[in-house]
Amino acid sequence: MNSTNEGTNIGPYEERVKDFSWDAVSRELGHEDGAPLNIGWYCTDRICKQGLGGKTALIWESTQGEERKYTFDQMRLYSNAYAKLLQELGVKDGERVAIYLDRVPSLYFSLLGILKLGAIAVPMFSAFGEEALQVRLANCDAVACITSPRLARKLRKARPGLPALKRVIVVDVDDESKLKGDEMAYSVEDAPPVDDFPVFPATEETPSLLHYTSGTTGQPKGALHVHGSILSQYITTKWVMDLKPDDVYWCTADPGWVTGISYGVIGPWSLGATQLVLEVGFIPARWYSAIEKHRVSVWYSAPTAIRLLMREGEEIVKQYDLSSLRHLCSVGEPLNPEAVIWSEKVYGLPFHDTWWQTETGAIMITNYPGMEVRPGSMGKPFPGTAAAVLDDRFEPITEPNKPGKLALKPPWASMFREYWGNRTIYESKFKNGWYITGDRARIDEDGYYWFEGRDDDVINTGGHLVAPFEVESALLEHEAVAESAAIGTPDKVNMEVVKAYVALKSGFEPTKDLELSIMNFVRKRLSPLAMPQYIEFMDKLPKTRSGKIMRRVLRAMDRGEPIGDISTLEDE
Ligand code: 6R9
Repeated sequence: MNSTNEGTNIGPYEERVKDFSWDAVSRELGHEDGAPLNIGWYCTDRICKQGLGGKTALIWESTQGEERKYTFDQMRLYSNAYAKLLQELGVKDGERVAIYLDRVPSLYFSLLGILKLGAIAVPMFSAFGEEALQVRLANCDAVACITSPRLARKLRKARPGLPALKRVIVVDVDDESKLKGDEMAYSVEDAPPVDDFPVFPATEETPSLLHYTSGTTGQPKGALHVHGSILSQYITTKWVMDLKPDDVYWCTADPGWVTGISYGVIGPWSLGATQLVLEVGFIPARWYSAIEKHRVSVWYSAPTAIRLLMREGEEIVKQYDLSSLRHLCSVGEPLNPEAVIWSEKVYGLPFHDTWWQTETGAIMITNYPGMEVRPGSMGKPFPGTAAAVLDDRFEPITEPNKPGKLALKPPWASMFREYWGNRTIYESKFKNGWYITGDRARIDEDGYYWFEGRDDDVINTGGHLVAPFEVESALLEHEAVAESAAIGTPDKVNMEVVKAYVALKSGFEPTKDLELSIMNFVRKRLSPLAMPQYIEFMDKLPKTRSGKIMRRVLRAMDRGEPIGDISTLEDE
């Protein structure tokens, strides 16, 4: 798949690699050394100062199909109003404020408002159940949470475990009598406009966001990001998404995950781009009609969505005018070559795979507009990024096509600065001067990177990472469960889904009803993503002598691979 880089923002890749400098990115953003750098201000006020206040920043479609548009100037005013509200409620800079909302406009206004105040925004996926929510908000001692009437019900159940949570702000309230206790109704569009808010003078190192992600051991960890991340997010959006002034950009990711923030808020708005947000989830007809109606030109999605669209077939594509599309990107899981070839055939454009992580904050390895796409490859490192594949001694492998640990050379602007309150695990991610990603990859003769799989037990289901430990902890809370283990089992659409192995307490029988009860139990506590799609009952689980469950043995069993003699494992 050959193309040309003529007219792209990045131009010739090799030249950008040669002349890349963070200072040049700072200059482009008009940022002087030592001057304040606040993401909230950069995504709204700065764009208005450039004379684009009247440009549409957000096109929003509700689940029911209602459409609303907001200009950069409205974004500026509404984010100011949220900053002022939180300030009046006593929230201080550095404190954590959670956002637990579906994709409604207030999610975006409040996020930018929290950043303008200098507080740390903690986005929570709206499908999280009470336990998933409680574990995360308790971990970071969130002092306030912005939510909706529907989600407030789940938050109420989590609240006894959240002593630090003093303020609950509920948006889009129809009936105030349904609010409980100290919950406060707020409507930014009815509040007095706040034209001038003294934006917190953040520096590049001031904390901005806490994104929870799943690790190999323990509960999810909060990856702490800083305002300086905007340098990475700005330049990657400009060069990888190739956004131009007239583009209509659509990132399908939910802001509960890092993609929905780095490329669904910060990157596009720091460039003054118009972006579309659909409240509704994946519905092929709604997606295609939205592209047609809003003339979407740049589309950032995920392999699972693409595979689902492939399953819907080509006929439905022909019913819509998708001629506005000009550039497509994907992230979150391996993008299989068939998906790239299919999209080239039906949309006339290949999806460009991009690779990165919550911890990296921005795209690190990717296929560039105008560069040859090798279907199945993640592409090449972003200019200014040193990547490598390391051997077991954490030394770079120079031989082409030999798989190893994918690693990046710190620092870069959007690198996470800490796992909240967990210095030891943070430090364990750095070895021999490299950040170890937890993925395996190989590099071919021409410098293209190929994903080989994860190097740990984390489950990637439909692009969402699930910590086995979190699922196992939830399973153990079920009255019938004595021992539990969770692994990812291969799935055609979602790449992997969660499978649980369970040993029951005496007195319980492995029935279909019990299986469903356990599944539902996890779904309600954690989320539909973390719910095991399969449960296998066992008398006891394979464990080491120290009591660690051997997930690797269970994975081998699941895949029908030889596992050896399990009885000896207890002695390992
Ligand atoms: C942005 C995001 C990160 C993990 C990552 C890897 C997997 C992401 C990928 C990919 C193959 C790609 N992943 N992009 N695997 N090809 N293009 O997804 O962040 O939720 O932290 O997930 O997802 O395993 O390490 P996060």
